[in-house]
Amino acid sequence: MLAQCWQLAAISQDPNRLTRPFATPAMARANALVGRWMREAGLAVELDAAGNLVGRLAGTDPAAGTLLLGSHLDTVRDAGAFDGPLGVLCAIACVHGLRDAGTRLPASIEVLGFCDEEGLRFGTAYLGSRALAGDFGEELLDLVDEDGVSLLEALRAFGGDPRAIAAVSRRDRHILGYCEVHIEQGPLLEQRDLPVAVVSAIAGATRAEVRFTGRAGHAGTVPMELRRDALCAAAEFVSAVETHSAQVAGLLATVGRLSVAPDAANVVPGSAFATLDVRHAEDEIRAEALAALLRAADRAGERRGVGVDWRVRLENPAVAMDPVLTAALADAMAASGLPPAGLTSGAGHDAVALAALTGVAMLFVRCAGGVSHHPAESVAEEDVAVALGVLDAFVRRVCA
Ligand code: HGY
Ligand code: MN
Ligand code: MN
Repeated sequence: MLAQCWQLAAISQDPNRLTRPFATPAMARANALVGRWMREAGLAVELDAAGNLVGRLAGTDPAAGTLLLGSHLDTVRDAGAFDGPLGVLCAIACVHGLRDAGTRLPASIEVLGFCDEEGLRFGTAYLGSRALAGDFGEELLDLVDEDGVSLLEALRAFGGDPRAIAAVSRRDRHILGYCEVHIEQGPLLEQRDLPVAVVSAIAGATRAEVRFTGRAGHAGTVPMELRRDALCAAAEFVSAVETHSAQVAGLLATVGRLSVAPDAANVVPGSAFATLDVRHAEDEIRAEALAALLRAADRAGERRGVGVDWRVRLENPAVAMDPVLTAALADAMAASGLPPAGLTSGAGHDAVALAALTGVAMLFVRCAGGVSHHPAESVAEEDVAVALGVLDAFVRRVCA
């Protein structure tokens, strides 16, 4: 399975790093490879209208419902090999193991390779899982990427069917729940020397974009007191994000992207664009922090005669895991002789979107140094083996 993760990590749109955005040729190549592994495990494979890769294993009792497993196959820019793919490959290996053991379970199983959890290409996340949850708003099709390609055009070119996305919804189906195996993307399991832990909740998250509009000018002639320098306003905002987050317990706020125009060494920046990612386990604290940071952006602009406007691109409340499914995961851990351990997740996952459809549960796997969203991401083979054992016991329990 680890070799498969590394094989998959070689499929990228960038020559020397892993970047695999939604509905790209690299994603199509990844789907072809994972689709092959799904078939080898005995799954019937299709690409759904939203661009998700779906592997299905029928149960022995059509009335017993369907358990959803999986994770995402898209990545951030310059990504690690395990964020997403580990969960998809664990689910495939679990189904493969059931087949090799000659085990047929009453409930059906669907393994999902979600098409866009990170939101790298169109700025908003969970496109594939929102389609399954029946929450894919038509307005999303009008989003455009940095090349001006709309989500509708990208999906059509990819082999999806924008007009049939509503049919991807599982709302009218008997769904038993969704379970996702994922690297922890943090250091706690390593600190506690634990291979795996169940997730108790996922922090709420807001993604916003802030634009600063000043006036470009000649760097050699515009006096400092007459400038409307958009980058200086943005820089004050970025500094305020760091300072404010350090003062609020449990608050994580990040400016991950910053661009300047006209981006020339001898021109006073006329405009600047920044993203803002705000996370907290409690929704009202996150909302207060967002408001405070946007006020800081406004003040930074006012001081310089720089206009400031912003918009929220994604807003997800904190999500609690399903108690019944989480208890089944915990029992499966106990059956493997593992101590009970629970963690909250600062990172978002497709489970956030699927919580609108069904009960969700997650199993975290220790990752080296807690490093993620970075090529140094790595997991230990023995920890993945433990996770697979827990997932197998969980699936046998839930699908019985
Ligand atoms: O941003 C996140 O939390 C996730 O990696 N998409
Ligand atoms: Mn992920
Ligand atoms: Mn991620």
